[in-house]
Amino acid sequence: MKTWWKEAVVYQVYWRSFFDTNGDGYGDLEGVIEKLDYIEELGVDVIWLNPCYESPDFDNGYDISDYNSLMRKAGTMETWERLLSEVHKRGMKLIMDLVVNHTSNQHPWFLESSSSKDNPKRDYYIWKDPKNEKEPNNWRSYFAPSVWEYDERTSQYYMHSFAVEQPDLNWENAQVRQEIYKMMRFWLDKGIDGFRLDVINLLAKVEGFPSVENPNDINYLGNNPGIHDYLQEMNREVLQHYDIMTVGEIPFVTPEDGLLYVGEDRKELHTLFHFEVADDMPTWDMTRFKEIQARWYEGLKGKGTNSQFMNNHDHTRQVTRYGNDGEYRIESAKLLATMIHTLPGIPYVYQGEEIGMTGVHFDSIDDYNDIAMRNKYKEEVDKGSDPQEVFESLLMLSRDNSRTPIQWDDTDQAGFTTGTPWIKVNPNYKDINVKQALADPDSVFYYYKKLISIRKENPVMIYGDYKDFSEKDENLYVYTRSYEGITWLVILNHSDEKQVLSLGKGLDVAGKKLIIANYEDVTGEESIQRTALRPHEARIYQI
Ligand code: ISL
Ligand code: CA
Repeated sequence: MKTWWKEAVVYQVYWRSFFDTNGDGYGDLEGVIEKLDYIEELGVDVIWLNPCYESPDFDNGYDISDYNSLMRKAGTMETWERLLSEVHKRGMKLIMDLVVNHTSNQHPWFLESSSSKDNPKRDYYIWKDPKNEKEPNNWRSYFAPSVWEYDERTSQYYMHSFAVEQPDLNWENAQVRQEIYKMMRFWLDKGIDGFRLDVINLLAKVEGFPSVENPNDINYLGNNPGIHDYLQEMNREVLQHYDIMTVGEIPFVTPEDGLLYVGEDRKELHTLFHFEVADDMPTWDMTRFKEIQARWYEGLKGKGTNSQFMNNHDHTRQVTRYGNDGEYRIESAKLLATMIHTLPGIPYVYQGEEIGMTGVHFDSIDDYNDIAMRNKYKEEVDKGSDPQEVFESLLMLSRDNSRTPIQWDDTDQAGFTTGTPWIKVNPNYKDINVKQALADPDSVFYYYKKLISIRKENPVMIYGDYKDFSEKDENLYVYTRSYEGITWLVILNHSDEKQVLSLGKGLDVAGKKLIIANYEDVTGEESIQRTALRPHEARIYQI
């Protein structure tokens, strides 16, 4: 069934690093409004805005203390209303982040819940007695050695899947669920076009909270019995009453289990982000990537919709982590975009990816803000490891790699702020910035713009069957998408060397039509039956 969200390209705005209009060093919603023409120029359909609700900001807005008001550094509700109307005026849609596995420890609900054992809101959160005077079990948190934090006042532990400042809500409590559904309607009734649901598969905890064999393999935090009851209730009570898009962030999930969240007959969510690549593939592994793509294509085909991304605010910039951010940065950025936009699933563009921004390598832990990295650094150094070695080991996967300010031009602070940025600007902004990209017809930006525009006229990119012709090849990725008699052949050389491509019989490209290429000298006239593809070369033909 055709629907607007299946045909969408989504642009993720991490607003605090997007554009600062009041000189406080933080991007803000006014800044997003001022740059909407730039986003519209790309041709994207949906903007996903990271959390901007009231928050003490321990985890950059993912620790919410008031779901119904704006964090001051982001702007006022009036600013937000104007942003929504300006997005809609441009024919784009806005989806918001829904963070309901946990709140901030400064949320009024938690202040009440933690005040005493018989407070009416005690069961809004998960409280347990000590076991043998220690934590109730051996579960590890994403951001700390244990999910349990002891509270002296009531001599009990509360659970936090992330930082101590992010207590988990108790979804077994129907009152909590109704509070959340009411909040969701508050934003949907303002006219938003959907939600990105933060770690939505963690809402149901393992029955009885037993200790586990291997606490470091934290997949026991998610996909537990009961999660689908909650999501089907959320769909009945809220989601199905609006024409919206919902994308679930679902770590540790297999395609079979993923289908339970996004199957069209499931009446839960529309699509999902899964994390085998982002969380389990530290560096590029072509055959593993192809296996993951094949598994998810088979798992969802005809029943559910996948999403395609390789970086976001939690995962370092793809051209650095999975491509080549040096000699072949431009070609590599375009190749990765060609892949993400032609594999089955809704493509996501993370702000700055469209100009080939790269990860960073600051000098000291003090240059980094990410609570996940700083907590891990402290945990390892406190165990006696060498601080410099720990620091170096965390650099590549630090979430701050993708959180440095957008590089608008080559003036001071890359034109991001007139003040001191909350996190340093990547020193390569003089060469890599929006102003340069908009002035160069062969820039990564215009390549993204073309990829996004051809999607509008070619349903084969959205609905086409997928077939990989290169499973075993470490460097070449050759696949087709076919739909209503049209077949596109995608050819990618994901390596720093030339690779000889020899196409099998079934891929006869006589009379082919070149759709797009990331090397400007490709005309479509050349034979590709046997051809040498240059480093990080990408081409799409209609065959
Ligand atoms: O970055 C990761 C691990 O360090 C991811 O596994 C990430 O933590 C996980 O996917 C959950 O991410 C989401 O929830 C977190 C928040 O810090 C992230 O920014 C958000 O994307 C807690 O709300
Ligand atoms: Ca600001």
